[in-house]
Amino acid sequence: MKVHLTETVRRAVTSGAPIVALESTIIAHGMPFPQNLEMAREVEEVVRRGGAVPATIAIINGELRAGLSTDELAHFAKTGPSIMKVSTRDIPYVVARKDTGATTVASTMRIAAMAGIRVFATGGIGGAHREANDTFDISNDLHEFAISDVAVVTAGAKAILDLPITLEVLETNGVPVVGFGTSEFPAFYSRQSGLAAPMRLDTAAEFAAMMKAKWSLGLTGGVVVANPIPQADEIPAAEITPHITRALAEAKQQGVAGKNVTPFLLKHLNEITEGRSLKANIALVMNNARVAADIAVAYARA
Ligand code: PSU
Ligand code: MN
Repeated sequence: MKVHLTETVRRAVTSGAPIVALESTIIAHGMPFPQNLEMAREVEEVVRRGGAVPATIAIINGELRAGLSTDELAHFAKTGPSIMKVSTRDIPYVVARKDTGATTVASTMRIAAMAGIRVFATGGIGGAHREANDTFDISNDLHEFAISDVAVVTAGAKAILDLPITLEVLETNGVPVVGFGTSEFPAFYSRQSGLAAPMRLDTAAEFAAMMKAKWSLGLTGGVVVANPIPQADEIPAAEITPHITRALAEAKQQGVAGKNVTPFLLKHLNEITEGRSLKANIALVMNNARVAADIAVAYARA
């Protein structure tokens, strides 16, 4: 096996039991300590309560891993951004050097697919950044969706991105983008983006049926399950937009580029909103984990 699985994850894969993959970049780069550790533990609990086995994915000492121990989770949370952020392109470098890395949506999808895991819960996927038409800054996540057979539950895409371009690139890559119980593509902190979700399904069973249909026809690649943040936790667009504008201006002024852009913006938004964006981020991750567990259960039954 290319991926090292814990005994629990291995048994679930072998028996076709429901499993939900989770990423590690969100722990090391997406949130500050100690909230990141609380989030990492709680999200696994939410998956278990939903009847599925959680498999947090990372690279440790050059080994692709699905399923981390409590100590390993704590290591990623405490070490934070000094752990390498590993997207798909970085996997061979980290493996050959026997390094440790936190996996993004893209590399988590790839490793999940290698391990036979078909459902993955994250916070928000990466996308085309604003001014992508000049900078070409389009997340590798969007490319990976064309390759790996994994359904990813996401609260839409972060409003720090250019959402219309993000949706266009997903279309180009042949990726189904499906609203979960919504006809609108959600904007991470906010339920609404003003953009239509290209497709809509209302139940986990319908998602499971669509995944079966896609992959049994040999239509490779992922599915974007666009699941809006719960109403009680959302930051309305009118409120978050000026903060996003400010964070983007700071990033530009400080010359932040490449893989540092997303972590920088998340950190600054958290500071500007005095923790409100972090609270919303944690709430939407839990909500995505609940939906992912339901889809994993329905997929295992289908
Ligand atoms: N969403 C969050 N926090 C994060 C990320 C997404 O709430 O830290 C991470 C994910 O790992 C995603 C990555 O894959 O940001 C995208 O980074 P980039 O834009 O550099 O591809
Ligand atoms: Mn980028």
